[in-house]
Amino acid sequence: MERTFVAVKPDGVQREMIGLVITRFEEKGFQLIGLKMIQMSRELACEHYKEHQDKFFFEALISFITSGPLVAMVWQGEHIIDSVRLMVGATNGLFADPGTIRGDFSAGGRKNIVHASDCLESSDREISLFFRPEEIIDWDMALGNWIR
Ligand code: FUP
Repeated sequence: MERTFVAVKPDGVQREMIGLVITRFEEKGFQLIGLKMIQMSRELACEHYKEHQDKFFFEALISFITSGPLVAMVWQGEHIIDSVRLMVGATNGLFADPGTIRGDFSAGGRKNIVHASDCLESSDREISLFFRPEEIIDWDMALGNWIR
């Protein structure tokens, strides 16, 4: 079983898409094992996006991601990191495939509703940035046998 970090970004929260994002992953058969709403500090945002610190869009990205509440989640499932990335779609919603969250609901390159870890190393890093170990609940998913 893999775990991935997913966040509904401030634009997704303002557009009342928290439920929609959760429903997509629930309907897929993935398991939600951690959930919280936070407003990111500048310090946390800079750490989370540190791979982009030298990019031209970094300041705008930090300003946007700290501008309002965000819903942070940990999801669990087989090959979930790659699968969730496929469900989220390309970074710029204008070019994301229809059927993906960004492809269906985003018309921007920054306001793209959702973040999802891109690899195992990122998911480990991001989960530990946002969640303490005791905030992740490894509950028994009764439907699991009918999904996998
Ligand atoms: P993704 O992994 O699809 O979320 O995208 P990246 O890690 O490449 O970029 C992180 C975030 O930076 C994106 F979600 C949106 C933002 N971004 C910009 O604001 N401008 C750009 O030109 C590219 C990315």
